[in-house]
Amino acid sequence: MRKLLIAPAALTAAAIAATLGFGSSHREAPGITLDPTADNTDTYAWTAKDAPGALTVAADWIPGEVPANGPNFFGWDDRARYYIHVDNTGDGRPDVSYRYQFKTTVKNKESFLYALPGASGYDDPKLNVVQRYSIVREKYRYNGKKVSVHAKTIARGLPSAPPNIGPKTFPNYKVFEDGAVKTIGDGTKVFAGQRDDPFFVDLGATFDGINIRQLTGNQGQGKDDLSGMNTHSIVMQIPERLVTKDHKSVSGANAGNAVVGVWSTTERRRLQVNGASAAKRKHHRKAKRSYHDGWVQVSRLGNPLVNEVVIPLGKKDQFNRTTPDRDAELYGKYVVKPELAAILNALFDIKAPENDRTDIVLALLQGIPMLNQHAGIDGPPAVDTIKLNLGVPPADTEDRFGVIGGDTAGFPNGRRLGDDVVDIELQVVAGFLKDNKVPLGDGVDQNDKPFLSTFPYLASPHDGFNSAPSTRVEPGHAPVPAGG
Ligand SMILES: [Ca+2]
Ligand SMILES: [Ca+2]
Ligand SMILES: [Ca+2]
Repeated sequence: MRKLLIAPAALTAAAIAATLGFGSSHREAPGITLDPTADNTDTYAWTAKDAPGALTVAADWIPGEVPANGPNFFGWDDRARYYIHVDNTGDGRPDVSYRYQFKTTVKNKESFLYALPGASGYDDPKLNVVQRYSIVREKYRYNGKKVSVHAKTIARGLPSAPPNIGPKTFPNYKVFEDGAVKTIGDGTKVFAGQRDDPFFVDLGATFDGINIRQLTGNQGQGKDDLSGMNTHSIVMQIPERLVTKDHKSVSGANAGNAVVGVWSTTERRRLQVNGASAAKRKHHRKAKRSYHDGWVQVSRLGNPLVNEVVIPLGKKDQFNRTTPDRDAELYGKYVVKPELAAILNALFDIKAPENDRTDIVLALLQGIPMLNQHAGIDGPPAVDTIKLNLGVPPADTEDRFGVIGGDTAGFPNGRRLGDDVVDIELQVVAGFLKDNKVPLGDGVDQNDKPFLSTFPYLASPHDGFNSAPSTRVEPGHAPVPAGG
């Protein structure tokens, strides 16, 4: 068992949690709201208990998939490129990226049905619509401003699990789930397809002016507005040696190669997003990276809720187009002086520090010293990636409050599916790291479906016939102190 050597002080003062706000990244910016198939909703990165030598990543797209949504169900867009990025040096530039592109086939164009009753597999003609995908692994080398990319197709023709229409159409949906789990040549395990949305939040309360139903939170009774809803997920389990900076496995939490930064993005062809003003076109040219010629990034997601509630409306679309290495320069000031702290004070008088929030910058954008800060750079730049120390062993019992709850294997050291990032971030913005410990929360403590103990970990999608979206209410319980 690998052991984390960490100073107790780092666990309390400097240590701790990260971003701000509520609601992860569903419909978080005006532009991407008009383009849901390209909209990143959540990114997770953790070390799974059953795969200690691998980086496990889950990235979700398409917010608020109501399961009963026929006849044209939710799916990937063939015209987009879906990305998972890994930065193993801490500069906010990708070192290894995985590019997913999908191709949709309609077997019988004379039928209006997505699938005929009793469809039993990907090759069954009764499954009328099939989405398959390829994966390209991109490796980057940097020489000053010059970038060279080595791109290699590592998989093609893999099936994506279809939308779970209902038990008459898919009497055995598990066949599709199991059939969508693949191990490719380099030992990487992959899954793509529809899943239950693993994020849980009382959105109704949060965005009605932070109208928390039960102040100060943490006593249950919140309504999980994403309960009963689905999303589209890519899940990967990548052997450590394929993502670390020295191409070796991680020997322990103190190893120089232990920390990786993870985020996801979506790109569209430049023609599809143009028609813009000269100023915008100039911006696009500047944002353009030579190795992605002809494509432009339209969405990105590292830590939950950054674009949702830290970045102001006027900058949200720009945030989606830019890369993490420019975060400090472009958005640092919004983190140091978060609007949310002022709002919380105005609403609830909780005495949250409103200025000079370097505690948040450290935890969220730089990494926690001796835990998930990249080794080998003094004063690491502030970049919005999920920083995970791959040498920290998974917790035997997970604490939903992660690091502020004393569980260093959780958020913001990576992000697990069950981490209650809404409660954590509310408490951190309120000043948890500055000794202002307010037991804030949205009253929703967990996902509506249990997660799986094995790959792909996210729960099966809700089926359309039996669906009841947005109805689960967390049972009431005794107050929980700040940090859990
Ligand atoms: Ca890098
Ligand atoms: Ca859910
Ligand atoms: Ca919560």
